[in-house]
Amino acid sequence: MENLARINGKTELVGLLATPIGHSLSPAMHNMAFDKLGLNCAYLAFEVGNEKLEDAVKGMRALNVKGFNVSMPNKMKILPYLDELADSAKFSGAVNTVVNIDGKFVGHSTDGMGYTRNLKEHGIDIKGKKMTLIGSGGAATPIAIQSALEGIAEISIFARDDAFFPQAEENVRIINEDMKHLNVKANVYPLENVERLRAEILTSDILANGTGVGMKPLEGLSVIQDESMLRPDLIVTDVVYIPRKSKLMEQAEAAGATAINGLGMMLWQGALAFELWTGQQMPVDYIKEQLF
Ligand code: SKM
Repeated sequence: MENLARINGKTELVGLLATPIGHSLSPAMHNMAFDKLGLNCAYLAFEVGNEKLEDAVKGMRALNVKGFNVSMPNKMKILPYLDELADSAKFSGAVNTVVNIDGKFVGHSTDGMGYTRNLKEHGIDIKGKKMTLIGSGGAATPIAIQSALEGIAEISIFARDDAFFPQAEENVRIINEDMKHLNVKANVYPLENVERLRAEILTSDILANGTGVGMKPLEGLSVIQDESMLRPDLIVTDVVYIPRKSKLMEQAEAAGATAINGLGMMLWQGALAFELWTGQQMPVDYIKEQLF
């Protein structure tokens, strides 16, 4: 339990701007870590959507907060309100962590690194592998970019053939052109092309869901309609962590595949953000023990 008596006139604020956000694990995770390390900081979530985002960032500046996280639906919209972007944010066009450096707001994306770090914790190195990735939004994009930066060989991105499809095409263009020196082969297909999806999964080591399908309001649904697309030597990952076992995770387990839910990615993106704000390592084992 956090020691709230430690909050005083010098406590520094770290925030989270997102909506809906009542379900978030971040406040408990960061406050426990601050408490454990004796840091005089407090983390609070604020229900903020796109319309109030600019005002909220101005408010954060006026209050001279230590930093803050950004989650859906603000990860891409926040870019114009920041002063600088780290490479992780520049390539992915998304920010989930803002650090206040002497009044300058610097945007980072720790989601992609959180994803690959979590795979490493499961003994999986993405170097040389092929991934089929579903999605092109604020979670899927950093996964694609970071996987490319860390040496994935090929990535096939599937997205619904709607207003978001151009973002999937743009992600593939960035990997094939702007990140050409990395020699990653990126492909893009509409999610409606079920036979192509089957073929790409068949030649992939990893199938990753980077969409919110499987969590509220889409709980009970999966991006995979036909379970015969899964197999025992496939690694199936989900960004969803509420519920712990999404429909996709159930399908993966039933097929004998390795199933990795979004909890580890959530933990490690937080640990990386914590380090950016405080310069100290999050006590990850303690947090896991207390919270997960
Ligand atoms: O990228 C993270 C964000 O930093 C925090 C979060 C949450 O608290 O639910 C989810 C992800 O978007």
